[in-house]
Amino acid sequence: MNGDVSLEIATAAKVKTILTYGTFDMFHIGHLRLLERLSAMADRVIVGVSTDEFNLQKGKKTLIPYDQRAEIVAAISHVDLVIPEVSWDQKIHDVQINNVDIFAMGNDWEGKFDFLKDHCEVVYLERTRNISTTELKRSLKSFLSIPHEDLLKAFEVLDMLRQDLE
Ligand code: C2G
Repeated sequence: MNGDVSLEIATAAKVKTILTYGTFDMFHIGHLRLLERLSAMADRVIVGVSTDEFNLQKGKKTLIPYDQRAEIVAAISHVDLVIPEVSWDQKIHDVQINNVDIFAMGNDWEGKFDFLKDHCEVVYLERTRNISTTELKRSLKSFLSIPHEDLLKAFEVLDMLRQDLE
């Protein structure tokens, strides 16, 4: 039932609501697979996207600014509502005011949010293997750290190859 499901409708119709949080920097297939699974578990999917300021508190610096990350997540058909994640302490309040039935995270957070079990169901889902923003950043960094002269040499070789192939 994803699409514009307001809280009033959700409460009245007792639409099952699931909530998660994340940075979603350099949005990749792991993020999409998680949101897909959440939408299969409930009627209404709410995603708390970490603000740039909150990420600094988490010791994370994002490549994509908050507004764009939130817009990308909101554009995913599985997602009904995006809210800003600004602190560690907002989760209980978010669960209560959004009438949340299930709180879900990837299992890299296993056990970290069990305190929410007093307020809703808590589940940790298997992460998608072999993809992470950290890995993507590492590859970018290693590419960007190639000495300039080596890059120039590589382009010269590629250019000769192109001419040979013409
Ligand atoms: N994820 C996944 N598979 C991957 C990578 C990420 O299932 N290969 C999941 C994570 O487990 C998390 C979500 O995607 O549930 C978002 O991941 P991040 O953007 O890395 O979120 P994080 O910075 O860990 O923020 O309050 C909780 C924090 O906001 C979580």
